[in-house]
Amino acid sequence: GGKMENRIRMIGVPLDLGQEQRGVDLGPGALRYAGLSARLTGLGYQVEDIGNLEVPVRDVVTAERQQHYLPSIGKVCETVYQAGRTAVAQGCIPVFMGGDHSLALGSIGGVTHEQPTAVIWVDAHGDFNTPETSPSGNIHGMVLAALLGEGHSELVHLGRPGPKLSGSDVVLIGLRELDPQEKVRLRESSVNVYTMRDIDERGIGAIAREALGKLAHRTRLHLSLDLDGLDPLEVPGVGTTSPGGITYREAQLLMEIIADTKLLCSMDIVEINPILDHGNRTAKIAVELAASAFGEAIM
Ligand code: NNH
Ligand code: MN
Ligand code: MN
Ligand code: MN
Repeated sequence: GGKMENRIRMIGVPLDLGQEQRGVDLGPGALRYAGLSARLTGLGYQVEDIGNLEVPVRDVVTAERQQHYLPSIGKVCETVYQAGRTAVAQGCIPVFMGGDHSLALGSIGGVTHEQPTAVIWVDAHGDFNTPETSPSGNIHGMVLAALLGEGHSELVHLGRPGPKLSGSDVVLIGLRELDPQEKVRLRESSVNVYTMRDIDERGIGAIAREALGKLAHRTRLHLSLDLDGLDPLEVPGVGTTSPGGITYREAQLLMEIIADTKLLCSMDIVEINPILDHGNRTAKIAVELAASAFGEAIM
């Protein structure tokens, strides 16, 4: 681990079952139309797009609605896990194009299969609910908790038995909307958290550097980019908008500082909802951010 590979594998995961809004399943197409592959190729990577993994359309699995589609999400994430594991084993950097954030159960599970990996999780939300604390029941709000070993056992033991991360391997950046019990859980955890208040008071540059310092015990880094972490005024095409988010400029600097580490080994780009977007703006911004994270510099 440690060195940045020169091959990127784009993996589409049109999964929308982790939440209720229609449209996030169109995210992979939106990222392709916004030119993700060409941008990364332009940076000198060998880019391979393997298309979309198979995901059931929610209209076909209506019987699972009461269970918040847990069985289907589990099955899809098993395939995401294997795709991530295989990509890493073959010396590729997997870029998972969501889809909602529930795919990260598979992506982070898979990329940690052989070696531990630190995670930077950019999000307005903690995704730290369990079935007991979640007001919505939506699985995309439980992903980080499940990766740390708490919640539905189907999700906790996905791919391989046991937790996939420890709290100290994770930094959350951009938080501003937590459910009451989720807040308590997060406070009692060892997850490193930077809220919007921290960013406002200290600046994103200081936060980014401190965050990476907290992850310095690892030589591999995964970026899980939930686009709702950004401000909805700039990024309107997301399912769960939350005002007062990370600006485009702040996100750019965060990506550039991540790129400087040369440790980025895998990435999720999730929660883009083209139905709610204006002119594919959100996917275009996601492409700009991905390019920066993979080393594009202004000069
Ligand atoms: N916390 C809420 C829930 O668990 C919202 C989660 N929504 C997200 N998470 N978009 O990133 O349902
Ligand atoms: Mn999320
Ligand atoms: Mn979110
Ligand atoms: Mn319910």
